[in-house]
Amino acid sequence: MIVERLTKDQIKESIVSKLQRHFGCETSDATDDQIYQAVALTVRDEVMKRRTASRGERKRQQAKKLYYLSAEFLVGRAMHNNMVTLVNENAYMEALDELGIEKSRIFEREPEPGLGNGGLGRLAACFLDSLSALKLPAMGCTIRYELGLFRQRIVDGFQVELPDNWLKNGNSWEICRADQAVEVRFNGYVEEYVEDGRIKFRLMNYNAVQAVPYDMPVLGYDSNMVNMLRTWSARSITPIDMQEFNRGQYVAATEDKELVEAISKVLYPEDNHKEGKELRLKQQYFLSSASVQYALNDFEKTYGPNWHMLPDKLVFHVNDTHPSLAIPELMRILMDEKGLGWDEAEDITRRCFNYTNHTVLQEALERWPQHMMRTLLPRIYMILEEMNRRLCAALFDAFPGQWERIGRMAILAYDQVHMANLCVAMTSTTNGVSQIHSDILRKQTFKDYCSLDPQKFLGITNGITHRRWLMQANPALANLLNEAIGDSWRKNPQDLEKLLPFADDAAFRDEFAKVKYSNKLRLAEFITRNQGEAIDPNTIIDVQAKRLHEYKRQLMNILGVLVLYNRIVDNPNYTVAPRTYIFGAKASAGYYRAKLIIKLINSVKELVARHPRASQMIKIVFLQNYCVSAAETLIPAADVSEQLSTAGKEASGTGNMKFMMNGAVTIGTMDGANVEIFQQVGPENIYIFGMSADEVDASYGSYRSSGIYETMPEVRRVLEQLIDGTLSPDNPHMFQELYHALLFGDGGGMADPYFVLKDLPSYISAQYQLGEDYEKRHDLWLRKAVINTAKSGIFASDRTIAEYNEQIWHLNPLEL
Ligand code: 26W
Repeated sequence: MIVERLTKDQIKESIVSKLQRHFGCETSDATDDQIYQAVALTVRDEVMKRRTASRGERKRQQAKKLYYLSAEFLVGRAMHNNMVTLVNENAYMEALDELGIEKSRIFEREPEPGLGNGGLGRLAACFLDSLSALKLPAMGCTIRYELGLFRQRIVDGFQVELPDNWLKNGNSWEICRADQAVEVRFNGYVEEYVEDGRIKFRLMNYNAVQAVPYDMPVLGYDSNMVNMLRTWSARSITPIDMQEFNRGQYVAATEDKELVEAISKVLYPEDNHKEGKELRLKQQYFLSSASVQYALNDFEKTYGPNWHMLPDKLVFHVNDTHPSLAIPELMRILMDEKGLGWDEAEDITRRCFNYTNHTVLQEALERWPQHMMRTLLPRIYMILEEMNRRLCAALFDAFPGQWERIGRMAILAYDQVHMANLCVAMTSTTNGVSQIHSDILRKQTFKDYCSLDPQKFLGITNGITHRRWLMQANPALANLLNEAIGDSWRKNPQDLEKLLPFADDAAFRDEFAKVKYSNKLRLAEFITRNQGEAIDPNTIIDVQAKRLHEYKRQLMNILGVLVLYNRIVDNPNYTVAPRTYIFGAKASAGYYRAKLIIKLINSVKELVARHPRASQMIKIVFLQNYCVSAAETLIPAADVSEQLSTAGKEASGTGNMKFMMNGAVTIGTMDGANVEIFQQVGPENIYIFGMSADEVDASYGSYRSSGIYETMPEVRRVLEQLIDGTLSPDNPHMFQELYHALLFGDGGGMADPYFVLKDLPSYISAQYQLGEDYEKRHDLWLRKAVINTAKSGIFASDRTIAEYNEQIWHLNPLEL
């Protein structure tokens, strides 16, 4: 079936007529918001036409379908991206020009759905894009948070959080499917009863919540394939209490409604750190239960109650442990509602589920208090108990008498529910997200499970969609690539490798440099517009953009800048290539130390800016409110990509891949996917420094940061500057706690647990070498940049998804 693309004239006609019909105005008197909506609806019509074309096909072909369950989907703006995937971006651009509409202004009217914190949520969004591009039938499932991740402002150097009310003007991309609402039940007690001679269980006296789905279409590149991102919204079932309302007790009358609807009110801002909040557990079960119920309804409509066929017709993927209650939820429905026995239900469930782990940080591994689970989800808790009983019996056969080991592997232990153990025990596969991360899962995090069943553990390195991160975000580079190597890389990103010979072509390198410069200009305008600061596009643009976390070591970056500042101040002849250090990072609202590091970055920034000579060579910018759309402007402009995590801590990283694809050179540790970037580009095209993961592991007992303080004068100096008032003349105590944490540790923990001081000297040398290369061997520098883009194809998420499909999901591409 062929669906025609709109021509430029049809696009113009559609926009004009939508303005008339929806808003009763003409292009000349429409507001930017009205124009945005008219254009968005035009694009949506085109996307939905393809949806209609492809949806029947899935049913007709009775194709197996993936449900990708994720508490976060950080999709970013949709309009421009859909123009790219429709492959008539040019027609749209010309149409808008001819209507006298300023494109970038209109694009920026679109609110960005901030339904995620960082890497995990953005990965889910890249995956959906690739699933559609590869024509694999899938549905993404998440929560329709009314308030996405907070917007960040910097006031007086401190982070301030503002609510992100992204739905306030409506959402042009979603379609409410009230007809597919389901009910999710909390609390109550479990009653046993006998039916057909069997003991059965049902929940009594529960609190019911309605889950209402809203769907957003995700179009596959240059195809008619449309998959849906389903977002669940919580709605109260009990109508407001009219008696109370009539007595004027308005608050009491609506209290229940408010309480229920709080479930989908706000996204928790913790990234890689758990907060054991009951509301969060409610969110997780709400998402899990609603998604599983829908999936089973959909299955039953086509295949009837043939539950043994379930694993052939659908597969659930749990994106980290957050949606893992879907596992006991499927057991519950199969047993309590569909009448299956435990063994059959367990077998089907295990065959339907797979799990990806995204972090090995202990404080991020989810554990819930047993009493909380039992009170909130009594029937689910019973099922977890029985799972645990059977699991422990089997483990006792495998490891007789090894109680400690069995305790580490159990689902229920020490009054807690261990969600990662639930996932490993009850799914078919567990995978890590880079080579080194998968090794750590096998050798450390899940070593006991791995010794029982090594086949179960897979490693699939993350990826990013080159459609958003290259074609949409960096059109200048995309066009240059087309001229040099043709456009096959758009469908087949590994063809970017055709660029390799051009690294040695001086004329091409010049063109590549011009593209980078134009992106720096675009970034400079963006920063001026958003926060009134000027940057010089002729300087090295050095970027660290990611969530703020101690293990990511933004602190090491800024201390390195402070060392450089001291060298310049001390020695009037000291010069380095001028650099702009850009930081983009949100800190979780309750993470005090992360927020203090933001303040420190801004204090160093002020210090440097006050010094006449240092400010010629160093400029620091803290880019406010780092988010997907900011990344789209920031990443294409970067010369240097900072990937500084303590080795062994960053599961993969995906920003590192985006920078590389856009021709930035990485300075980083041998951690996460940096290792694979290193393997791709070779040692001469990346700056690696610092301890290896093995060295980190071996140093825990013996590392004394004070030794570095004593023997390295430059390191000692910057530490003293944290407490001598250099950085905070008004309040010399401001950064005392950072000083203390680096030298003495806190709360009984070790000093400098992320080895900031240990790696600082080798980081500074690597930075020095990088600056020299950029300035004195610029040809070679550009060669490195080109090679980075050329070798980035393997990090396209189309490759990642193809691997998941081959090794885990076994979906067939739809024929359209
Ligand atoms: C319960 C609190 C919580 C919230 C989010 C714990 C853990 C998370 C996520 C798993 C953290 C996360 O986003 N991890 C990142 O996942 C990316 C995609 O695989 C990786 O590239 C990053 O290295 C990893 O930190």
